[in-house]
Amino acid sequence: MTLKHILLHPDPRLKKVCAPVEGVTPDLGKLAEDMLQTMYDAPGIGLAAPQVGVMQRLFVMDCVKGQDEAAKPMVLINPEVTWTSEDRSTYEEGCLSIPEQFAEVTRPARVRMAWTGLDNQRHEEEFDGLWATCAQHEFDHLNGKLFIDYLGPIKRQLITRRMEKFKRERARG
Ligand code: K1U
Ligand code: ZN
Repeated sequence: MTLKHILLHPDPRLKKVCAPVEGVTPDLGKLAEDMLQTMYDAPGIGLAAPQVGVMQRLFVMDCVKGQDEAAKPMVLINPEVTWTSEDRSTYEEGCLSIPEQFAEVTRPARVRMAWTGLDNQRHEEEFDGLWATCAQHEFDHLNGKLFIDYLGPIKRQLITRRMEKFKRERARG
């Protein structure tokens, strides 16, 4: 198991549309396992391949809260949104590529996604609550979209400037 380096905004790779995964190979299984470990280590509830510099359409998530419930790691390869609800929900989102910055984002409250699993089978499921928010946030990453793209230009620029400063200071050590 290898912990992956998570790219930080602003980075041109986080703005690109990812390419479909061509096949479920042992290497892809290793990447998914590494992404899950990186997500749990961060800690986070989701992680998309472009955040670790892999420009392919897959993400991982586990939105189980607390220690009482068993973990539910999910790997979604070539996900598609097949349905979104009319009703909306607002959640204060964060992003492992934009650490310590949070903002309210309104999205469909429920979403259906279809995807290929590591078993190479097609799956379809409806997500609600935090799972729906997280699945949409991760799906956006595959299309080069960040949660700050839902904000107005002033808030977005403020967060981007804070991140530029954070990266400059980190580079200086
Ligand atoms: O995609 C990412 O950068 C991961 C991101 C996912 C996400 C968070 C909130 C709303 C939608 C999507 C994170 O996991 S940020 C960290 C976080 O939310 C968290 C960390 C520890 C415990 C619980 C949540
Ligand atoms: Zn994110």
